[in-house]
Amino acid sequence: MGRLVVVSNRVADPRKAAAGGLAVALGEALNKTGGMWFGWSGNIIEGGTPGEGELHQQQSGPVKLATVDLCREDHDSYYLGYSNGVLWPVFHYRLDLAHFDADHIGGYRRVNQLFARKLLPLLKDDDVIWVHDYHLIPLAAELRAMGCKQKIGFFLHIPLPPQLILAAIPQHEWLMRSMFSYDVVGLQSEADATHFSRYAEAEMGAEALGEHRYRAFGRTITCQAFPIGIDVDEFAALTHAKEGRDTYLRMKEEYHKRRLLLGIDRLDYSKGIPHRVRAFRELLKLYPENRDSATLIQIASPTRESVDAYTDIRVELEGLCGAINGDYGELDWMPIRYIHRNVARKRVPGLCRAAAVGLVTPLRDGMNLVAKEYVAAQDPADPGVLVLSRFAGAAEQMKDALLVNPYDTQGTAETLQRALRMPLEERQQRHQKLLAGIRAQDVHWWRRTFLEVLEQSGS
Ligand code: ADQ
Repeated sequence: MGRLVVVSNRVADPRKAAAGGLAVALGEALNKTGGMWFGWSGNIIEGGTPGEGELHQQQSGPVKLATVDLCREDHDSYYLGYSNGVLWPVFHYRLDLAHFDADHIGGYRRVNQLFARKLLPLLKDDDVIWVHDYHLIPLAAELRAMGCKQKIGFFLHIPLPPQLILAAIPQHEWLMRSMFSYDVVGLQSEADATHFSRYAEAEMGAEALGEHRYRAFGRTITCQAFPIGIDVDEFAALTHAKEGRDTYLRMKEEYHKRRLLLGIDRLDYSKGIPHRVRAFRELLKLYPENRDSATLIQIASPTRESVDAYTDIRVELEGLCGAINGDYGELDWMPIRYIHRNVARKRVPGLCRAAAVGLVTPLRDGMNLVAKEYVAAQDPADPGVLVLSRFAGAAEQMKDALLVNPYDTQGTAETLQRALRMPLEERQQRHQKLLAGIRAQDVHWWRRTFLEVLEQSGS
C-alpha cells in the first residue's frame, strides 16, 4: 500500500498522550506508511479573505501534519453554519433544529475547495487518501475536478438518515452525488448502509451491482458498513494504570453506600441527556428503594457553544437536574451529580469501572464509543450493566446490552431497575459476550478492513 493520507476537520497529533483511540489507531497506520494528516489548524483569522488560508506543515515522527487556517467568515459558515447548523442536526434526524441559511453553503463549498487546493500539491501518485466525516463530504469531488486520480475513501462518523429526511437539505442531490467521487464510502451501521442504497437507487437512479457496489455518474463505488470500535486493550490497560485505579478507588470510597449510574457524553442534543435524567427521576418515583441507594453521575463536556441549540440543551439540563435534586435530595444525599466539564481521558476507565450501570441512551448516534468503553473497563468477575439506546449504531452489534427506547421514560426507568437488580451470573454472561464482540471488531479491525476494501477498489 502507498502512503496513507488522512483528512479530517481537526488534526490530532498521534504522538500526544491526550489523543483518543481514533487518533491512535489512525496514527499507527500513518506511522507505518510515513503518512500525512491534513485538516484545519484550529486558527481563525479575523478579517482574512474568504477561500484563502495559510498552510502550516510540521513533522511528528514519521507523520507529516499539514494544516490550513480559516478566516472568520469561512469558519462561521463552513463549521458553525453548514456542518453543525445543517448537516449535524439533519443527519441526526432533527429537521426542527436545522437552519437552512443560503449563505452557509457557500462557505462549506469554499472551505472544501480550499482544502482540495492546498492538499493536491502535497500528494504523491500512489497515496491512498482517507477523508473523515460530514464536514468534508464534497472534498473528493473538488479533488477530482482538479485532476486527482488517487484512491479516495470516505468514512461518515455520524448516521446517514433515510431518503426523505436527507431530501430536506436543499443541496441533498449535490451532496449525495459528490459521494460518487470517492472509491469507498464507509458508514457506521447496516441501517445507514440501507439508507444509502435506497437513496442512491431512488434519487440518483444508481445501479446496485451487488457486493455493496453501486454505479452512477460514470463511476462505480463501494458503500458498506464498517462499524468503528475502540482499542479494547489500551482502554482496559488504562483501567489498571495509576490514574484509572486512583479514580476507581476514590469513587468506591466516596460512594461506598451507593450504586452508581454513569453517563459520559459531549453535551449534545443527540445524546438524549435530558431524556435520560427524566428516566432516572421516574426510577426514583416508581421504585422508592433507590432513593437512598442510587446516584446518577452525569458528565457532559461543553461542545459547540456558539451554536444556539447547544445553549438551549444546557439550560434545559441544568433546570432538570436542579429540580430533581430539590425534590428528592436529602441532607446527606443528592440523587444527581451533574458535571459540565471534560474529564481527563485517563480517568474515564476508572469512572466506568466504578459504575454499576452505564447509561448510553442517545436519541440518535452514529456509533457511540462510550458504550464500548464502558464494557472494556468492567471487572469480568463483577461487571456492571450497559443500558443502551436502540438508536445508537452500537446497538446493532451490542445485543447483549439492555436495549431501551430513550423516548419511553417509563420503559427506560423499568430497565434501569432491572439493571440495578440483575443477578451476578446474568451480568457476567452478558458482559462476556459484549466483550468478545468489541474485541473482535475493535478500532484496528475497523481501520484494517476499511483500508483493505479501499485498496481493492477500482472503478
Ligand atoms: P462523538 O459524538 O463525539 O463522536 P462518542 O462516540 O461517544 O461520540 O465518542 C466520544 C469520546 O469522547 C469517547 O471516547 C468518550 O470517552 C469521550 N468523552 C465524551 N464525553 C466526555 C467527557 N465529558 N469527558 C471525557 N471524555 C469524554 C462521533 C459520533 C459517534 C461515533 C464517533 C466515532 O457522533 O457516533 O461513535 O464519532 O466514530
